[in-house]
Amino acid sequence: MKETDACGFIYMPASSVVEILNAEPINTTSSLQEAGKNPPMAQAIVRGHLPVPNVQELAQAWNRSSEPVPEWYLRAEEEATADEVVAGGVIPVVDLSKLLDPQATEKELAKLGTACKQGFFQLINHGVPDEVLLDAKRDITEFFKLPLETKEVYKQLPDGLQGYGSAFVFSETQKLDWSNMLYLLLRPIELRDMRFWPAQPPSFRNSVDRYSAETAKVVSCLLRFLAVDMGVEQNRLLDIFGGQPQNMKVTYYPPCREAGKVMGVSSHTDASALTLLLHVNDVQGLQFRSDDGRWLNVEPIDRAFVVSVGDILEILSNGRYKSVEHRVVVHPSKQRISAAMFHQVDRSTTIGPLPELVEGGGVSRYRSVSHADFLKHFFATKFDGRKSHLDHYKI
Ligand SMILES: O=C(O)CCC(=O)C(=O)O
Repeated sequence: MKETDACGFIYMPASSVVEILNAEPINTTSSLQEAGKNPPMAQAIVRGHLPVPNVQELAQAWNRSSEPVPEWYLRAEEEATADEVVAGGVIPVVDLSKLLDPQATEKELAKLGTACKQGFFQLINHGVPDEVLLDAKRDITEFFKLPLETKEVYKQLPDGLQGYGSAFVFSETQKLDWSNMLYLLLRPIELRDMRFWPAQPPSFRNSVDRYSAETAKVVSCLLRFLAVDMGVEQNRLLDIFGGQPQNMKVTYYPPCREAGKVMGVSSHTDASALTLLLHVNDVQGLQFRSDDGRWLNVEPIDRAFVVSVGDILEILSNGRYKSVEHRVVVHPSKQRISAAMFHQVDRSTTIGPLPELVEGGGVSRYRSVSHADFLKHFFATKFDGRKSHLDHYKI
């Protein structure tokens, strides 16, 4: 069973989130906060809807202690990495400069198509200037070095996920991820909420703005080639991604001296259409599930993007491309930082297989759903603790 992450809904007005929450009320007082149950070394922050510890702070003190892993983070043995067969994963490498070169485009396009059927690939020669990548990496790294009280100026509000905090906590009994994040809505630009954009380091906003523009260009390019690979009109996907909604999740994974007993990000698929991931430092940790069920490490190539197909693209492509389950493990002694750019479809879109792909005797493999209902179902799945999201739409 797959679990789907929160990439798809950040640009919903907070009131829509609250509406959905109200439909299925949850207890907003965390059991973690009950007297005597608060982790002694942790400072609690409110994230999403349930207050949980700040992992970066907790890890700093806990790694120096001899205490066992706090139970909120302790994974069941079968989930822990030590008990899984993990092999070195070779994911396809696609060269954007070759896609753009008329002499090489056909061969590279075939590689792109095959890569999307597998769900994960690395994109090299993507044209984002080194300076833009380096500035974004530097400022993201500097942000996480700031004292907690400075970072918390940008903390999440109780009814939303934008800002500094942790990934979505949907139940008091779920195991927590060993990570903190900064989640920002980047595009459409008019929907940016600057309250959550760090003003420290001083160049942060400018660096992220330029990084957002450059990655949006890369995604436009990919969408054109994907449309060609799918055999539909070249601008077909670009039109669906009108305005190119883009969210950024920057994740900080502190080291954990018992790394095999915790999880940086739980197993999930992306609810978005296309994700571009940048390794902000060179610590590996991302793993994806291969067809035979094993977890495979992604070995990042310097300056490459790790691109993954999300649930929406799997549906639009009528299953031609695959949204693959992935997770993040943490390092025993090194911090890890990543920046994921989630690309969405326009809010007015009906999500379903492109009619061109099922016309002429083809079979629709997914039910169509409005974007709003897609998001509603995503929330409902989270809140009642069920894991499947994409499976709900499969015919
Ligand atoms: O940090 C990573 O490598 C991936 C993060 C991720 O999959 C997520 O946040 O959805």
